[in-house]
Amino acid sequence: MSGLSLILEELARALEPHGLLLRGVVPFEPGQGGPDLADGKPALTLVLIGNAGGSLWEPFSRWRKLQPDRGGPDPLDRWSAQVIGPLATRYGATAYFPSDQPYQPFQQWAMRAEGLKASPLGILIHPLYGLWHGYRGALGFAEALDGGAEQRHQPQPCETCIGKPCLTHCPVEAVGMERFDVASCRSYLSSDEGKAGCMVKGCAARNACPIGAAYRYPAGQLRFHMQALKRL
Ligand code: B12
Repeated sequence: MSGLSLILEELARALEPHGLLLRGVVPFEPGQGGPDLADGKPALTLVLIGNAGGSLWEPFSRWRKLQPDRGGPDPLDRWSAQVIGPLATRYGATAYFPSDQPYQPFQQWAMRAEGLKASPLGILIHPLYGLWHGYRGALGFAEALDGGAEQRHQPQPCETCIGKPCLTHCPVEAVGMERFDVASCRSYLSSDEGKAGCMVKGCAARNACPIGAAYRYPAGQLRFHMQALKRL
């Protein structure tokens, strides 16, 4: 078994109780776009970590209840750092987080790691999880580790989706192939209609997607993400 396979096995075991899973590996050639490690050298291997469906919601919610400040203004980011940060230290890796600035290209990494493509909404669609997945962090390694192959070809369910309901269910037509009108979305979310609609039921466009229905986020998680979207 190669060095990376062993690390991946241990990482998967360490992440599982937190409802997180490995979301693929991206190899980089020296000088070809790997993010900088803590010591300024480029990462040659990147391991993506994320959630599928509501996998993280219970562990995260349990943790949050124990925090005197309920996890602060960005509890999911703080929880992610507390879970993933120590793993970076253990393996001498550099941790990256999706909300940290400057933004790292998590979606580009995910396209390479799992062969995913963008849905008309901009978020990546997974053939099994549909739109119900996300990224909580990544670990960058200085070494070109063997054992994790890039997956370049996954089926892209949107290509054969008849009617594309994600494009027709937004109550304020904020989503479209060319753009996501964040201002219209937010103003709707603040209205009475929005408070009783997407704010409690989750994004209507995302909900309309027929793929990965079994992985749809639980009600509490849907509300949590909508609140974050409204306030960002
Ligand atoms: C800024 C940001 C937003 C902004 C602006 C998005 C935009 N127009 O680019 C706002 C606040 C509007 C937003 C909204 C949402 N976001 Co957002 N967002 C980000 C963030 C933090 C940075 C994006 C970025 O600039 N990256 C920098 C560039 C260099 O990276 P990149 O990989 O090359 O960029 C890709 C994106 O820009 C993408 N893209 C282009 N247009 C759009 C439009 C939208 C709506 C999105 C989401 C992406 C997107 O295309 C690029 C692919 O190469 C990322 C995390 C991250 N670090 O990537 C999450 C991220 C892209 N968001 C995510 C999600 C889930 C959402 C929401 C669904 C959350 C919610 N609460 O409902 C909504 C989308 C609502 C909808 N109806 O589609 C997920 C996507 C997961 C996936 N399956 O792909 C990410 C990866 C965060 C995560 N932790 O997993 N988001």
